[in-house]
Order: sequence, then C-alpha cells, then structure tokens
Amino acid sequence: MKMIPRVALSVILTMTLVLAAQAAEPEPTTDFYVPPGTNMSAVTADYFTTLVFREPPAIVDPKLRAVTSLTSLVFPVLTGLAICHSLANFPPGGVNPPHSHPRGTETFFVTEGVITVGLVDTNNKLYLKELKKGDLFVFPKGLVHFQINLSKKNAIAFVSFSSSSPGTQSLPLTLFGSGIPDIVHTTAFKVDNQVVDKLQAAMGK
Ligand SMILES: *[C@@H]1O[C@H](CO)[C@@H](O)[C@H](O)[C@H]1NC(C)=O
Ligand SMILES: CC(=O)N[C@H]1CO[C@H](CO)[C@@H](O)[C@@H]1O
Repeated sequence: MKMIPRVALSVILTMTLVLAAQAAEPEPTTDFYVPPGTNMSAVTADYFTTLVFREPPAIVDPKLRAVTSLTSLVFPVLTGLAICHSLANFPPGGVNPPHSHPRGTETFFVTEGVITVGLVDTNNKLYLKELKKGDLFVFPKGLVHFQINLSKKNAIAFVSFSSSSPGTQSLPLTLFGSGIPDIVHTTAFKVDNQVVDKLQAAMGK
C-alpha cells in the first residue's frame, strides 16, 4: 500500500478537527442521560419510548400548523444525543411562518398530503418546493424557512433535527413581539409608526 501523502494527511486531520469542532453537542460520557437522582433500577424501556406521535397534533388555529415537539426538554433521554423530532399537522391553508433553528439542521419528511416549503439562503435566494407524501427536504442549520399547505386536504410531516434542542426563532415574533423600539422598525422597513404598532399588536405587544 502506498503511503498517504503528508499534505493529504494534514487535510484529513484538519477536516476531522473542524467536524469535531462543529459537533453541536459534546461526546456522551455515559450510555445515556438520566435526570439527577434517578434510580437506575427503576429505568425501563418506557424511558426510551414515546407514544405522543400516535396521533397528529390537534389543530388549534386553522391558519397555522399544529406541532408536537419532542426536544430533550420534554423527552430527556435525547439529552446530549444531537437528535430530536417533531410531528406537524397542516390544515388546508395552514402556515408555519418564517423561522430558523440556530442549533440544528432540519429534515422535513411529508407523510401525508402536499406541503409547499421555502428556504432562503444568506444571499437572499429563495428555494421553493412542493413536497408530496414520501418527499424529504433539508433545511440547513440556522437558515430561515417556512412551510404552507396550499392544498385542500390536511397534510402531515415528520421532522428531525441534528440537535436535541435546536431552538426556534420565529421571525414575526422576534421582530414584532420582542419589544424592539419602533424607531428601529420605522427606519428598517421605511414605514410609519401605525404600521409598526399594527404588526406589534398582532404579536401581542
Ligand atoms: C430502585 O428501584 C427498584 C426497582 O423499582 C426498587 O426495588 C428499589 O427499592 C429502588 N431504590 C430506591 C432507593 O428507591
Ligand atoms: C383554508 C384555505 O386557506 N385553503 C386554501 C389552501 O390553498 C388552496 C390553494 O392555494 C386554496 O385554494 C384554498 O383556499
């Protein structure tokens, strides 16, 4: 076997270090996480099991998608494992407004119906795609994206994240529900105070 050239070796080594540095969560030092004070003899298969995805989440607002999120906060066994899931139910016309996940890449798998998804990159290029049952779309970590059901039938998606706690920043809420001073918005959006007040009111501010 030929020796691997030194340059190639150092490239491989650098890439390995970069990938390690990019890992969102630290290497586990135990088989799996249990909350402090847990009696290990009392831990059963149920600790690794969830039944909450048996039923799609109930629609609350017919204009929005409903979601059941299974992050490590609600499913502690995922803690430190760099993965979590959610199940989303889109009524006809239901939207998941533009948002991003600062700590995780998302894969979005349609299990029922048709869902239109959109992704915007840092060059402000929009990628739009109509997904049918069985189709999967990738939303790279941190990038703004949205989904909408433009069909007349319900649609469901099974969602995975490369983090046990990917976090969500919803643009409408971040911009108009956080208390950013009006002057910032009137300048940024070139609109008057009434427009800003209306948008803030819609976000409960
Ligand atoms: C731990 O759990 C086992 C099995 O359920 C039980 O028999 C034992 O009494 C528990 N120990 C403590 C200290 O609670
Ligand atoms: C309830 C609702 O808004 N349904 C709409 C879903 O999308 C289709 C296609 O754009 C519309 O025709 C429906 O009115």
